[in-house]
Amino acid sequence: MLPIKSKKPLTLVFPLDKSKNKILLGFKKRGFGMNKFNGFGGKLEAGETVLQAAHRELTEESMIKAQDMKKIGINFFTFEDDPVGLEVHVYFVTDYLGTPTETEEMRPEWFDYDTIPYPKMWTDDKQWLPIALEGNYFLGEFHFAKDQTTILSQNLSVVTDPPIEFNLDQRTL
Ligand code: 8DG
Repeated sequence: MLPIKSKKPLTLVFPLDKSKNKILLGFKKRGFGMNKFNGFGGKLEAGETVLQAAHRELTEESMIKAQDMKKIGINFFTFEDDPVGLEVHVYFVTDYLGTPTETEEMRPEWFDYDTIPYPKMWTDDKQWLPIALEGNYFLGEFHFAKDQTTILSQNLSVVTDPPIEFNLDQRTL
């Protein structure tokens, strides 16, 4: 079992246009995951719930305001020689106000489901995002090498209900 001592919750939100089979991604201009396409999200602020953080980060990074927020899964990411795991709560939004707009952190762009730029995203995304777009809930564990690209071990499952949290004692890696 990996020597993980604690976890840090993060949010990750993907707006969808279901009528056109399109997903909104953002090209990340700075920080962790820079130069990759991703959903919108980040760390929780003091006193905030995961759901509140999901709404706030989406608006800060894309300027849109979600009118729904549907939990679709959790990924637990760990990195070689790092005892802190990242518990990433993933959501889809299908109803929102405003127009996606470039911000300091993200440049938003719509993609058809079948042209999602997986080679320009985190390496795990091509495994769980298609499953989620087919309407499944998922729970993933991915252990990365220090290069933050190579997946050393993983366990990805489809689950019957949206996961609420990832307990350290439920780890399989
Ligand atoms: P800051 O720049 O304001 O300091 O940070 P933040 O906006 O609060 O947080 P962040 O460091 O940008 O958050 C990292 C985001 O990346 C968060 O949405 C979770 C997401 N993320 C990972 N790993 C992976 C991954 O493997 N795949 C995908 N798709 N997203 C990931 O941390």
